[in-house]
Amino acid sequence: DAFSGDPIRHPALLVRNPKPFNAETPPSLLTDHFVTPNELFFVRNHLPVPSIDITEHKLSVEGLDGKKIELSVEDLKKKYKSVSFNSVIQCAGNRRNEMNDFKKVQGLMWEGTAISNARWTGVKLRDILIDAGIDVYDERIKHVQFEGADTDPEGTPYGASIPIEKARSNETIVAFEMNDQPIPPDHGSPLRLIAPGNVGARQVKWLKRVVVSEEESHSHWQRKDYRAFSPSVQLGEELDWDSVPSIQEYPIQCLVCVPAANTNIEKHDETIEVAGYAWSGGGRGVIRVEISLDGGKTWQSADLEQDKEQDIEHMWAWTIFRATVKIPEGADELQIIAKATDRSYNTQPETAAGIWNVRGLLHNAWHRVPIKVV
Ligand code: MTE
Ligand code: MO
Repeated sequence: DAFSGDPIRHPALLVRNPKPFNAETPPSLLTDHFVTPNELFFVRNHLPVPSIDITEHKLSVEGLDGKKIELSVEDLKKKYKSVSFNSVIQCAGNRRNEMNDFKKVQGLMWEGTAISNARWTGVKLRDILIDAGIDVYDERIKHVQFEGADTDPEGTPYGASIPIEKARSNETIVAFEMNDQPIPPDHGSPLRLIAPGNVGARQVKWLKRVVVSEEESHSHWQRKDYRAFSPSVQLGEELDWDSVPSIQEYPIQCLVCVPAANTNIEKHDETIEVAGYAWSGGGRGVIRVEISLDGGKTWQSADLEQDKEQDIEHMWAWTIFRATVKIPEGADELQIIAKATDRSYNTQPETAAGIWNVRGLLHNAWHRVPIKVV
């Protein structure tokens, strides 16, 4: 069993697949903490968790000419200045089950909490690249590719890449701590790439190799997955992966975590407490979250809890929203609808009709929670 070395996990995690391990955070626990505790952070593994001797682990960093340097975890901590900030990881397949309900898609049936927010500590990738003798403004360099220490049965590692502009930015780091602890095995121990604002798939865990290149990573997950097609491309059709670009930044997203779907409320209750998360990629801060109980005719703004260290242009952390909403008189059934708007005034689509895609990626339609009045 290739998975026998996998770590023990928190029993509260909602397991969507045991091997490789994929599990989401219970929605009711997600909004309890602005920073998700490590043991409750959702997990998305494509392969077994690699067994790594942290004292022996080396990160290799290669230039265009093939010249490379190798750094131990201790070297990283000693040589470069450390930074810390909160940043979200969200799987591009989050909320796939709702897109599947709209029309069948293919992939792991995530509900709405394949997302978490942690404080990451590490060193800037830019500092490492420069130290490796790489000119980060060399116009031939278009992408930076990453490999993890996790491999498939043929020995091929997990891999991904990000554009050079993101790689050399102020915010992209090689992290060694998650919430002030060494990164746990499921989340990439000992080193993980954090490319804030990008989809989870690009934030490579168990980071082992960094290569600057004219090309994107050749990995399966960069080239043959994590790309969203037009709604005209149907399930079962042969997919022309090169016809669409790889997903990098996440669009605007929000979800009601509390109350859960099909919660019963009593007839004489006057109000209901609603809480959830909102987040957008590219550092685009969330400027509002609105709730509707009448199908979208009228909206009420929620209160927003945001990271005080981050501004609207660099909001890598999520927003937790809360609202007390008045229950319309005489209703037997209610639907709580939530939608968020980001700093670029991007807002969520009403339904999945225009964004449906065969792999069920980036589902961000208005979130709807049915409630029964008893
Ligand atoms: N990195 C490696 N090496 N192997 C993986 O399977 N999964 C990716 C990304 N990085 C993955 C990886 C995907 S698809 C996601 S959504 C995030 O890790 C999940 O991060 P988490 O498990 O820490 O929540
Ligand atoms: Mo993912």
